[in-house]
Amino acid sequence: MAAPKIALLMGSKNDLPKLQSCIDTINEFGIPLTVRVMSAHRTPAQVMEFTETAADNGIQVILAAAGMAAHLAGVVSAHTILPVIGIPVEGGPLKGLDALYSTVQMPGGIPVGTVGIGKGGVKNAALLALQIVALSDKSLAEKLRTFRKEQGEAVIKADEELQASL
Ligand code: RP5
Repeated sequence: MAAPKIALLMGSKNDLPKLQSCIDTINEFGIPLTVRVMSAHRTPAQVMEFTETAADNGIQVILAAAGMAAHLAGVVSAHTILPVIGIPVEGGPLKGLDALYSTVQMPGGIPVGTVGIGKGGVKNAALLALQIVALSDKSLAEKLRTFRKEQGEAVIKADEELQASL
C-alpha cells in the first residue's frame, strides 16, 4: 500500500459520519489517505507525536476536523509547517459555530486554512488538500481540471433543462 500523502484527523469517532464525503472524495482521486481519531484535549500526546513526524512520513497536508471547542487544527498547526486545513464539525448546541470560531480565529503566526461548516466545507477540505498535493502531481492536477470542467458542464445542462421546462 502506498504511503499516505494526506492525513485526516478527527477529534472524535462520532465525527466520522459527517466527514465521510471528505474521505470518499480523496479516495475517488486515488490519493493515499490516513484517517485517525485523535483529540487536542483528550489525547494531546498522540496529536503531537503524529504531527511532528507527519512530514518525515510523507504526509503533504493535514486535515483536522473537530467540533465544539475545536482546538485540533490549531494544535496540529503549532507542531508542523505542513499546510493544515481545519474543518469545523457541525453539531452540538451551537451547531458548529463554536467550532468555526475556534478553528478560524488563529493568532497570527500559526495558520490554519479553515473551510465552512457543513457539507460544502467538508467537500472543499478534500478538494483543497488534493489541490495542494497536485502542485507536485501533474496527473492529479489533470484529474482536478477534468472535475472542474464536468462540474461546470453539469450546471450548464441543468440551466438548459430549466429553460426548456419553463
Ligand atoms: C470534539 O468534541 C470532537 O471533534 C467532537 O466533534 C466533539 C464531541 O466529541 P464526543 O463527546 O462526541 O466524543 O472534540
